[in-house]
Amino acid sequence: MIHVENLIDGKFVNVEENFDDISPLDFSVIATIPRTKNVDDAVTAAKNALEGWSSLKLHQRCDWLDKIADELENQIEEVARLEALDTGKPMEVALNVDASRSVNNFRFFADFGRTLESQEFKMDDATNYVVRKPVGVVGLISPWNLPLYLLSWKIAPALLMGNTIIAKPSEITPLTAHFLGKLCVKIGLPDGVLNIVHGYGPEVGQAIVEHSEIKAISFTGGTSTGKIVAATAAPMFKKLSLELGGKNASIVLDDADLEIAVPGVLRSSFLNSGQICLCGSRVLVHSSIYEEFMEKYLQDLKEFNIGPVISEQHRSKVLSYIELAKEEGGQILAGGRVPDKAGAWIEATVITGLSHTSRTATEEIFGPVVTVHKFDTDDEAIEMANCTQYGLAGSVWSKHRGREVAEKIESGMVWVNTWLHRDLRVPFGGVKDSGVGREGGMWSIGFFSEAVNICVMED
Ligand code: TXE
Repeated sequence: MIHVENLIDGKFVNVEENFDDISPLDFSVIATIPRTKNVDDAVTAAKNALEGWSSLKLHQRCDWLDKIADELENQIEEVARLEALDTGKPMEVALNVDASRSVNNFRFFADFGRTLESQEFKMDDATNYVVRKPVGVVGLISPWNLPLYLLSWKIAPALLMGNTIIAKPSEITPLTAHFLGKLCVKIGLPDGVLNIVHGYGPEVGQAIVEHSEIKAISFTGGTSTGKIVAATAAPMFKKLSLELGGKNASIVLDDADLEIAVPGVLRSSFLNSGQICLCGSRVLVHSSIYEEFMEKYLQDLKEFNIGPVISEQHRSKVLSYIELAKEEGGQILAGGRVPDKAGAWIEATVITGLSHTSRTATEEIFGPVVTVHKFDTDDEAIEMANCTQYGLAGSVWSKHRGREVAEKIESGMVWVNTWLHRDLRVPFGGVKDSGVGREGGMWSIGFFSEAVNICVMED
């Protein structure tokens, strides 16, 4: 049994009340978690550490990120084991997606930080020097689907730019954040630079967003929670980055190469049991290739290995959408049932026969459930893709028209003849109800720093 504790000022501390961390694999109790309600101590620690941390040279902070990456890499199997235990995902996904990307996040921002150059804008009689100062104490709040992957995506650039951190992982998946905290103490990261607090979102998460000394919030989670975070932070003029839900379309045009489109769309449909905000939960296929595509897609699905969803509660939500699909006239082509074994398992489910404007086809389900729809023209596919209130990501599969169609999709990211192929320098984020702002490369540098202009007249 793991007893998760808060990391505050370089020390592990607990609170009087704890609650259980439940495994989605068999509903066993795998850890206890502090029910933290107040973050004053963590904020004091972060404030006290700010001067020392922000006064380091940029390359010194890059070196710290490399130290974290090295230590994570040395223990990558343990990181993957804990992530698989906490989320139920297959070990190969925990290793090849979650753990390896967590290492890469620290490594990337270490290298990226070393390429940063100061910006100058010369006038006839003056020079403008752009200085990037830390925001200060920042709040990082992350979800349960890719726990360390998404938390490290925030921690690395926040540290790079000289900020000190109050991090709050999801109360459903605290283990790898706890492990990262122990690792940072072991390598001697200065006390108070990274503080990790655990607990329920509406309690400790809300306390972070409300705290007047926390100057920026980077949040990844559900759209409804994003609205609460925004409503709390906006009147306090905090910097805010929101990466929220999605209902992404995988669009297979009539000239698609099915040898790559079928495996690519299948992976986009069901990787991490469909619990990635970038997953393609709507599959739009040109009518001329629909039969051929679906035969291959359903055949390959039989070999696609998925884990359970994150919890019994979330499984109930996903199952309710399968029932809704039936009520809306959908036909279940594959899956739709709960396997006879312990844990939050649902069969990978493929539903057809629904209008693309049905609730099942427009609301975020966030599980191993996709709806499939036919279209006859590119314009029809684009209209279908853009008809939801979300706008996060998508993919287009076509030999000749992928980029042309991709540019008409209302989202923050579109892949052409691939999916989840990530260059960490590019902007990452969504539009509409999928969020506000971008992170990644210079967008993370910009969010986690305050740009100051110093204009000097020439004498
Ligand atoms: O997200 P929440 P959950 C979607 C998906 C899922 C839904 C809810 O549809 O079913 O969101 O998932 C913290 N103030 N995504 O419950 O509630 C919370 O403790 C401050 C998409 O994971 O948004 C957790 O740490 N913080 C998403 C984090 O917010 C609060 C990935 C996310 O929790 C808070 C996961 C509050 N009032 C789910 N309430 C994506 N975009 O990838 C909660 N939290």
